[in-house]
Amino acid sequence: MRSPLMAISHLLGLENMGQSGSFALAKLGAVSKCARSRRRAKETVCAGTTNTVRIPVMLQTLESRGTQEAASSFPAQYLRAFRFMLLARVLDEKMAGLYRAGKIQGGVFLGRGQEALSVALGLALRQGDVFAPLIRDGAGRLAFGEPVLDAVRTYLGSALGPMRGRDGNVHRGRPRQGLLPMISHLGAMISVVNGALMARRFKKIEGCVGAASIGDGATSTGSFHEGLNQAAVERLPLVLVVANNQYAYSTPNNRQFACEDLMDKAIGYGIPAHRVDATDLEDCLRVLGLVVGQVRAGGGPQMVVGRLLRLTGHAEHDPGHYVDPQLKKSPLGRDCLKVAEERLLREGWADADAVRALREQVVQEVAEAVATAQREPAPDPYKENWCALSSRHLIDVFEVPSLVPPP
Ligand SMILES: Cc1ncc(C[n+]2csc(CCOP(=O)(O)OP(=O)(O)O)c2C)c(N)n1
Ligand SMILES: [Mg+2]
Repeated sequence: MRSPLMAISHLLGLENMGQSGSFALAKLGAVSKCARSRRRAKETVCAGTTNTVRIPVMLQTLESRGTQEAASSFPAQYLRAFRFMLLARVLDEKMAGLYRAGKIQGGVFLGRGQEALSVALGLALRQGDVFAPLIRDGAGRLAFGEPVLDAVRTYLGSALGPMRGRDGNVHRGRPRQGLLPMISHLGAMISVVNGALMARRFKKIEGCVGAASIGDGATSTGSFHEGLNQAAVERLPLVLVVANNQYAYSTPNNRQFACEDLMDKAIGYGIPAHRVDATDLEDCLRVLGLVVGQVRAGGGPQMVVGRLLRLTGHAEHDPGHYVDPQLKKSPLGRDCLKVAEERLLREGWADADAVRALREQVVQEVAEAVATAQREPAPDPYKENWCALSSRHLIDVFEVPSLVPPP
């Protein structure tokens, strides 16, 4: 008889995979998008619902990948996404605990409530793509292939982390694997992704997508407008995901923008925009899968606005007492992880024992990563030749273990 964990691993295709198996799993998810979900996406998104504006009809490439994709059922895809969401949540909570215990320097930024939107983007991307995450994109990072250890090592300042203990918290990445370390998530990364996409164009590399995640506050910055306009004019394969969590630090939407909907800003630049209910994992998987596919097929840039509520302060130092209690009680205030778990149980895709076992597994995975990073050395300024990640030294000589397993 299978244990609950074995049963869920079987559904996830996780058997015989060590640790989170992040990258392999994520990429499996990326190429095995469920045909049923795609079909629904086509019907709903292209039917011109109020959630969508000006979508080019460019779905044939999605359908032509259908045979391969049908190999993975929608429940398996949903469960795979749920696992990354859970892992991100557990990791966030562990980092918050370590911050409160005084073990972390600098801020700890949590993605609580944003995991569904984030994971859907991470799963829709694949090897060769570029991803510039938001500070709350723990789930998307994991789904894109970032190991748990990269996050923990960076937060704890380990010299063995991707930033070698020199840059903290969310300012981490692996540019060679397409995961861009963040400058600021206030729109600054849009033009960096544009640049990476232009470089690929000059090198005649086709079929890749660049994704940048930003918040509602970032849509008021000059960087956002310049980046979006450039992507539109150059018809770059950019997917811009805006997580409208109703606040930019303590500034609410009504003090942030006066347009009716954030989608209007994309329309102003000639870019199609979509709205998703970011508390609903299925909606996120459906729309992000569709949009990334369309952009990959050469349809030009698109923007997705996810509506949700930030279920935490701006960072661990902020209690967020200014958040409107009415919003917390509204459908926007739903916790996407809870909603996804309820769906899993309701549909019978997993039972309570299996979810419990999965939670124990990810708690263990995070605990092991923390124990590892805590045993590791901090950078030694007397021994190291200081270089920024973008320097020749790091690009040409410093070897990082590949996120991407060989084919
Ligand atoms: C250029 C720049 N200005 C200000 C900050 C400080 N800051 C970091 S996040 C943030 C609020 C961002 O709000 P939003 O774009 O809505 O994203 P959210 O934090 O809600 O995910 C601010 C003001 C920054 N990091 N970079
Ligand atoms: Mg915000």
